[in-house]
Amino acid sequence: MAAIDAVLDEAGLTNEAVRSYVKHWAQHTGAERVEVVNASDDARLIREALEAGELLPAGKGRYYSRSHPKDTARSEERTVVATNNPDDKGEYNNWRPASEMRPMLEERMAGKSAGKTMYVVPYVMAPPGSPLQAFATGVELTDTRTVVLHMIRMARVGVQYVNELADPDYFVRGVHVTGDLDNLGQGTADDQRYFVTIADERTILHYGSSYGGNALLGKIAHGLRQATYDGWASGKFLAEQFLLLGITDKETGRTYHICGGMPSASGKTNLAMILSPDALGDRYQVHFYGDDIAWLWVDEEDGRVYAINPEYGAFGVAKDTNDVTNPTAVEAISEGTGTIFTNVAYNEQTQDVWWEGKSKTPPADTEGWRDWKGQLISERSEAEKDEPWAHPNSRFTTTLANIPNIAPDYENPKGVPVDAIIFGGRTRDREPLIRAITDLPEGVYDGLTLGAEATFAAEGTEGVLRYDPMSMRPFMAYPEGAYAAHWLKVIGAAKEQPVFAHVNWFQRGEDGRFLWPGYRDNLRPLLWLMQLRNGEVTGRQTPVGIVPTKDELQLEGMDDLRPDDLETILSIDVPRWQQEMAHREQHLSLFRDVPEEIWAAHRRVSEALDAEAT
Ligand code: GTP
Ligand code: SPV
Ligand code: MN
Repeated sequence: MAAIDAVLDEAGLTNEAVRSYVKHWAQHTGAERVEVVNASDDARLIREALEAGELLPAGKGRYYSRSHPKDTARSEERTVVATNNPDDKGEYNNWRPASEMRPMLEERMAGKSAGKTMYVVPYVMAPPGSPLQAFATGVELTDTRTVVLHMIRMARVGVQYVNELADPDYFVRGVHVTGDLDNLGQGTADDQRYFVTIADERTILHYGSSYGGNALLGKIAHGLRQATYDGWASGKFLAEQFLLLGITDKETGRTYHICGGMPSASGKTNLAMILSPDALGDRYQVHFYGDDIAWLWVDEEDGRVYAINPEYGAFGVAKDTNDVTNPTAVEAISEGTGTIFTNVAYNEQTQDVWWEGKSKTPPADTEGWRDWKGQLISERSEAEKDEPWAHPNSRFTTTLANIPNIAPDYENPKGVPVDAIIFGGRTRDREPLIRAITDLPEGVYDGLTLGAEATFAAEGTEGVLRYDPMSMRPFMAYPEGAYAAHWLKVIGAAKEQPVFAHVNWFQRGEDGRFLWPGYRDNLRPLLWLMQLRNGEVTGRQTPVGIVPTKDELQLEGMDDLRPDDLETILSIDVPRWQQEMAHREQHLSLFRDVPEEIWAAHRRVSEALDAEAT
């Protein structure tokens, strides 16, 4: 203990509540030593990780890491939200009593960091000075150096954030213990892993993974699960798996801000990084604010909805990232950016990295190339030959400052006013390119019934969506009915209402091709939405919202877009929608205490569809 005090003294960590938390867990996990981390420690920690072989060099100023092959993604079924109130049980939050989960996790973690360093990572999930900063401060304790390196990229890290707290005891306590990844029974009946947010005790206990949101506790566990609970409990804000972008029209000088939810791996990072299509000239500039999380609140002074991205970096999907799909990302992860790649393919001779879709075909000369598991490509058996080189969920981690279209005011603690809230999932039919919704309950209803098509037999029945309310299904911390009510309350308090819209870049033809080219062209429907909001276009009212007419969309330069495809993605397939409404009714019925306004919106849409059908 005396030794720990000396370390904390030397690090200048003066917050007594943090100090006793650190001492408690150091003792409990049996860590051999404690180290306090500031962002300025990055270069030294990188050096140590390279020496230890935890990272490999990937060209100048870039790094490569492989996670354990059984540890490559979040694990929703092992993720639990616990509280002391059984009423907090919802449909999707895997609620369990805190009195059961805390001792269980304590038992699993006891002594499991023996021989390791316990890193103390004080952080804030907000631009400093934000009105939500009190909710944003946390201290992650982790026994894994690469997790620290990711935290430094993904959150603002430093002791000053906890020393300065108005209430020294009000910080999120996040404990991450990796455990013996070889022997945790991942995916079996005897799975030892648990990822628990004890929301009403503001404590996060994650055991059994060192990958992504399982281990970087600032991002998903605090930034979404804990924050969404805090936002509800305080009545003050929303925390959502949302992207946040700005569009500046250089001709008029106006800037618009759009945020929105899309389920994991549905295109948030890509959308937040888009370049204006060439044919729209230099008129529009898209600015990146965030690609995965937004916190929203209403400013008391001007009565508008504001948003911040609480993160400091991007943890993006590598697959299909290339100069055509996402040149912005390519630059953000180029040499000298400090980017860490996880689970892509790696060439130990050239220090090069590769993933599916980086180029059309893999490098022709396989010499030196190893797949994400570390196996030499040249030694693959006939059966292994067609397996991907990179894991489908392989990722890059880079700080926001590296993103070439980062908004100049991305660190403004005041956040940005929100003009539109969009929802979108991967749906191969029915959902048009864009449909705008101008009514708040109908917008919230649309978010609640967001879904993506089931991709595996195990995940659902074909033709039935896997619903993902607000794209928050894996991060819901409290019941869905209360969630909807909280949305109506928070956004309803705004004097100026944002417009809602549902977007879909993924409609397909019978031959399986995408009817809309997507990526950069996705700016076009967003521009239409802003024009609609400004009263410059009127669109066409349908039972499910306002869709653009063909002439209203700015389609310059889209010579390859087939007229019949355009027709399809701007039309409403009424019988298909009627079918969907029955599924929605079942889905909403799962939730208790759904506000009457939401049911009324559902009935209104249903009746409008029935009227159109007759
Ligand atoms: P998480 O980080 O998991 O929350 O995901 P995300 O929503 O940020 O997903 P991301 O932007 O990384 O996209 C995931 C995949 O969708 C990538 O493989 C992209 O290439 C692909 N994608 C993104 N936008 C489009 C699009 O407009 N059209 C098509 N066809 N694919 C897209
Ligand atoms: C997601 O899976 O939605 C992510 C990556 O953004 S992770 O941080 O691992 O949750
Ligand atoms: Mn995400």
